[in-house]
Amino acid sequence: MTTLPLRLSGEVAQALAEGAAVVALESTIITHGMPYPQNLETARRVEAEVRAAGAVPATIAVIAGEIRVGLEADALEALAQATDVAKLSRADLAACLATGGTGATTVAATMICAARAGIAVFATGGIGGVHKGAEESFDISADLQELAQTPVTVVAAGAKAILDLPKTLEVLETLGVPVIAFGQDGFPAFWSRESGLPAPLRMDDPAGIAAAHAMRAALGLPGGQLVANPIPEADEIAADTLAPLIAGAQQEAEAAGITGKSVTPFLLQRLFELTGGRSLTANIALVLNNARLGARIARALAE
Ligand code: PSU
Ligand code: MN
Repeated sequence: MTTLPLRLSGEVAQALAEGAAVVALESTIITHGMPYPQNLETARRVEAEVRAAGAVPATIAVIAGEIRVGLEADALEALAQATDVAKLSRADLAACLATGGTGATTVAATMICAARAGIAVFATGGIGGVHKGAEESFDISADLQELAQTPVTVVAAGAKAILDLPKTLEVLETLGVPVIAFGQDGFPAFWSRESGLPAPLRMDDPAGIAAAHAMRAALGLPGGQLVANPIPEADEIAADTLAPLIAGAQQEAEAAGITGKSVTPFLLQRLFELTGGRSLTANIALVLNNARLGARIARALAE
């Protein structure tokens, strides 16, 4: 039998053994979602935010054929500076581990690793979803399927506005994934607080979200929950400011023949350029906000 190469940091192992609150964090946002050095600075700030809110952060990545849960400072720095790191989703994880490879974990892969480590809550920026034009390209993120089968509650600022949000919500409904807006009725759109679409569920209290997570397990339901946490008001970018820029970036991606897992990083990078860096400032603010809420949910679950 092959044993899973899963290595927990001392701090994470101890927290899990004591039943303390732990929040998983992904690494693709570091390697493919933000430029250096803001990515490293943000990764550190997100971890600090989780700690300040009373939980232990567990940044997850695959390094030299091992799943690492809780990255030491030097490993985090190396990852943030690397330029040729693989982007690992459900489909890539086993092959990367088996060949001793190194890669950053997407939402889907981070959920799998978190679940194997015994972590129930994961905070990130935005999940992948159904891309615009999916009726032609069939580009639907594996993150959605993962939410349907792996029992981790994922805190995100909704789905990125580069996606087709109505179709993303439809697929989540079909897959039976609870989509819970935190503290408002509308589904947030990453850089903007409102997408104009109602969220299927609303909760105002982290304890309720933790209780619903536990109740799904009691029901014997596989899969997790998506908590859609709106970006703080001071940091949001109006949806109609972004819409034309997103449309432009989309056209460029198509013209350049960008497909598959390169699509999301390409669009994020172009929006960063087109907004003069503002999309990144907003992205950082919403990730920090999600880290805080993730810690509150993890603490409620640990009680
Ligand atoms: N959110 C961000 N930046 C990112 C991502 C999410 O703010 O880079 C990453 C996540 O890792 C997510 C992935 O799982 O993009 C989705 O990629 P794709 O559309 O190829 O499934
Ligand atoms: Mn895709």
